[in-house]
Amino acid sequence: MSIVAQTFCASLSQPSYVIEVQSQEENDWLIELTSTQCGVAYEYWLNGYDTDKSGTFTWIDSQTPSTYTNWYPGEPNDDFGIGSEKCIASSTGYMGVWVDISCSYTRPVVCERNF
Ligand SMILES: [Ca+2]
Ligand SMILES: [Ca+2]
Repeated sequence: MSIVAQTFCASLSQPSYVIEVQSQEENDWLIELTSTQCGVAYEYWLNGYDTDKSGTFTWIDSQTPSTYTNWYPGEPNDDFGIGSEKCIASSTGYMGVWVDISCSYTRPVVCERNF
């Protein structure tokens, strides 16, 4: 999740938040959406921070623990040193596996809202 993505979702006419993927079903839905509607397989922000490299975190808006996760083997790994990759993204091109990446990256975002 990046501040830019968070700000964008919050600014929509129907205020939203960066998507929180809480189940395999929702992960499948996100892969389907992003691979068929968005035209490009890529990394999409998820609404959490992996601050301690534990692989578990709290979803920012719902304040619920990440009981479902889909980390790529070896992730999260802080690839460029401790604390270098605190943001989390779903790689739709790789079946929606999750990776920790630098928060300074520019990535697309899917916004979600409550009804
Ligand atoms: Ca959700
Ligand atoms: Ca990583």
